[in-house]
Amino acid sequence: MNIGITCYPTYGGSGVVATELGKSLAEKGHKVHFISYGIPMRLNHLRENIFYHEVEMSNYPLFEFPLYSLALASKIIEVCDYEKLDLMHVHYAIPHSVSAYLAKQILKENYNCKMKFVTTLHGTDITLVGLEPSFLPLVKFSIEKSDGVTAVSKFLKEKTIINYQINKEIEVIPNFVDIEVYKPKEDCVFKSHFAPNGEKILVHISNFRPVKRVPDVIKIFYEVKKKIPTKLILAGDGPDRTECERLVRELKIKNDVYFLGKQEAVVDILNASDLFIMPSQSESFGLSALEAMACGLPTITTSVGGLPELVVHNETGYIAEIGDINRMAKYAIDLLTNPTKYKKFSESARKRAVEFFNKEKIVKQYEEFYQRIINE
Ligand code: GMT
Repeated sequence: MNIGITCYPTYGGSGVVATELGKSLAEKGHKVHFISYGIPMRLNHLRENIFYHEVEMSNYPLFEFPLYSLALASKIIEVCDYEKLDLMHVHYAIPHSVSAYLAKQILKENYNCKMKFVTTLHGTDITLVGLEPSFLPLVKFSIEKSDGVTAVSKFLKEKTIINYQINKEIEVIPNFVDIEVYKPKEDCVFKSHFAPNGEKILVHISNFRPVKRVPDVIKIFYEVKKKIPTKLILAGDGPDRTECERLVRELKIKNDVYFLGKQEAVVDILNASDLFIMPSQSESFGLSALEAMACGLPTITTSVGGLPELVVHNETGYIAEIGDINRMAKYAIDLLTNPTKYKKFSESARKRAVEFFNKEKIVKQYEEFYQRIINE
């Protein structure tokens, strides 16, 4: 197949999923054309069958606000016409599915070209941004006009149907992880760097948006640290980072918390750590928790969104209510002080990632879905 993929190229789960999917499809012999305003962050090597088309933005002074959605539609038209795409796959509804719909209509009327497009819903496009009154009608329309729609969890599928009263089949295709890359590594060299005296290590990786509740991670750590020698690794960056740094200084735990900022060496960071903490307010899937599980880390998460579809309470990790810092700290202490239990949870976490969310299995589901849409 000849597939176009549009995603946000910056840090964030939807861009990661789109890029890893494109790389995997290319390895399987499909031609993949990424169309975006920047090169996706995990597309950092030259690869066979992968092409990148940058959306050109006009900086004409009259356009006080960049016309990205229109520029993207134009680029999709150009790529689809020249490259004869079989299908466009857009990740994150806003504005990508609207641009794809516009491109589809223009290709049909002016280029005699029938382009089909699939929209994958990732989370905040449905649960947060899409619900803003200025976007809601557009999101509903472009989802219903997509030739195929997928959601990354059952939760997100149901939320979409209820919130937008969508009258459309939505296929659940969960996120995935490359289990050959994300795997447990014994004796990670970075462990002693972060924990020179053999302390345990809690880790959190996110975009530090309010929805991730990163200050809760710090408060959980503070409670755990009272009972056992522990360090905290915080990787990623975003709006709440300054507030988190302030909190760390206020709690006088500056020497025990590592703010790493945006990092590419996620596998090394996870392998240096013992427990992954995700106390989110909202999470349609929780891709970074899956990456942690694949590396054999038990996870402590909230019970929101799609997290209970990923984490099995009392087996691969623990689930608690939003903001229940004491309970999450108790769970962490329980696991970190019980080596037999920890080992069992760690093995179960890896096993679940391998069995249900491995790249081979999920990419095949996308291929079959594409084929079905193309044949309809
Ligand atoms: O979490 C974010 O704010 C980023 C967002 C994205 O679009 O990159 O993440 C969403 O998509 C990820 C990939 O499907 C999911 O793993 C995240 O759970 C989801 N985030 C939320 O629902 C808050």
